[in-house]
Amino acid sequence: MTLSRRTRRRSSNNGMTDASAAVHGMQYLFTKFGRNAGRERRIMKKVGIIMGSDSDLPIIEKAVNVLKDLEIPYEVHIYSAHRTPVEARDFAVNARANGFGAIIAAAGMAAHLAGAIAANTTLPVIGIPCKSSVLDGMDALLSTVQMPTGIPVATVAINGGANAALLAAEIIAVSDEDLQKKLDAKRAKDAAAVLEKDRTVMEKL
Ligand code: RP5
Repeated sequence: MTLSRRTRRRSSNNGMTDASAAVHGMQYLFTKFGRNAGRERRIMKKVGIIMGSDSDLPIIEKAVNVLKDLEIPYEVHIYSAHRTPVEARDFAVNARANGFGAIIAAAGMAAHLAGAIAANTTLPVIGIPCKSSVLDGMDALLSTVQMPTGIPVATVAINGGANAALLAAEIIAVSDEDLQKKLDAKRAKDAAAVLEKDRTVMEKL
């Protein structure tokens, strides 16, 4: 069988083109002798996002946007502590082995999802109480926050999707210097935006 020029080039470099072999070579030298010498390249832990119902989606979208901005890998599921307890439990039991570093659980009404997830893993669990009933989210807040000693859930504000994601990012960043830098940069940017508003309001009033 005759190989095309391109295929021949690929086969001589373990399936890589000359160009990508050169890039791999550079990466190898940089990791071995460069600024990151000695530091192993690690795969970033994922954030698991579980919501009790698709009616919680608008809150989850706030969390997803933050994770996307910070380039943190995530996985979203709809599992309910009450309607699909087996799937919710299975997700929690296998989460560490499946590469997750933190789990966000959002639910409304009698919001037992975060607690049920936390009962089945020692990964950090962040609960978002969702405002989805006549009780304005107070029902979900109390159901999520009032965990018994031994099974913690870090509960954010009612509908606090963005803060849940930021807290998850801070947890992942404990062992990820690049992510720490991104979080510091975001803080600085957010502060600059507030100071800009301060200047505007002083000029206006
Ligand atoms: C909870 O009940 C869900 O998390 C949701 O916030 C609330 C209402 O769910 P749906 O009736 O809209 O599916 O389990």
